[in-house]
Amino acid sequence: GSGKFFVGGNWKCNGTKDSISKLVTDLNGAKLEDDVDVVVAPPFVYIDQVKNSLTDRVEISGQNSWVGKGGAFTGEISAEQLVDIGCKWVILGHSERRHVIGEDDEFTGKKAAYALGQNLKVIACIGEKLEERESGKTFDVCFRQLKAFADYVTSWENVVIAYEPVWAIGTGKVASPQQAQEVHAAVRDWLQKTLSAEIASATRIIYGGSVNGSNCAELAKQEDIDGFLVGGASLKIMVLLLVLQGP
Ligand code: G2H
Repeated sequence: GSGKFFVGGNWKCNGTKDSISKLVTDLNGAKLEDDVDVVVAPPFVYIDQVKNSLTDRVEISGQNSWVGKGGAFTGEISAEQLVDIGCKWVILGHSERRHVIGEDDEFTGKKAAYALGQNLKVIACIGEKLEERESGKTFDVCFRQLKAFADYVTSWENVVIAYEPVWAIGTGKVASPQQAQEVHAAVRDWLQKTLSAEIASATRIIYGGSVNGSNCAELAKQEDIDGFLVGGASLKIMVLLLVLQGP
C-alpha cells in the first residue's frame, strides 16, 4: 500500500441540519487513530455548519466543483468557493456524476486540473458498470477514465484515486477483496507504465462501493487498498468507526 490509510465519508445528498449536527457531535467524540486521514464530504449547503462545528482532525471535502473559475454558472459551486469555506478536498468523477448527471471523462479531467490549481486535493473516482465488467471491459474503462485525468493533471501529489465499481455502489453488493485488489493492482501498474514509478508507489488508491463495518477489515488487508470512500455507512457513526480501524 501507499501513504497513510484514507477514510472518506461521502454523505451524498443526505441529511438535515439536525441529523448532521448529531453526526458531527459523534465524530468529535470519536477516538480516531493517528495514522488515518479522515475526510467527510457533506452536501454543499451544510459545509459551513460542519466546518464551524467539526474538529479540525477531520478534513472537509466538496462532492463536486465547477470546471473553471466561478461566474455565470447557475447552480454550480466553484473550487475557489470550496477553499473559501474551508474545504481541503473535492470528490470528482463520482459515478453518480458520470452516470446519473452525465459528466464525461474530459469534463471530469478538466475539473480535477482546475481544483488542484486552486489547492484543493482531489479524490478522483473511476469504476466500471456491471455490463462493462461482464463483457470483460473493466480495465479498459478504468484506464480510459484514468487517462482522462492524466491528460489534464500535471502533479499527482494531491490526488487520491477512488476505485468504485458502479455495480457495488449503494447496492450492498461489495466487490470481493480479490476483485478489488485485482483492479487496484492494475491501476497501480497503469500509473507506473504511463506516469512514473514514483507516482505509482506514492498515490493512494482507495476502494468505494458498499463498504461497511463487516467487510472493511478484509478489504483493508489487500496490498493495494490504501483506504475507503464510504457512502451509506458513513452516515452511521458506529459503522464508520469500525471502518476507521483500518488495516
Ligand atoms: C460509493 C460509496 C461512496 P456506498 O458511491 O462514494 O457509496 O458506500 O453507499 O456504496
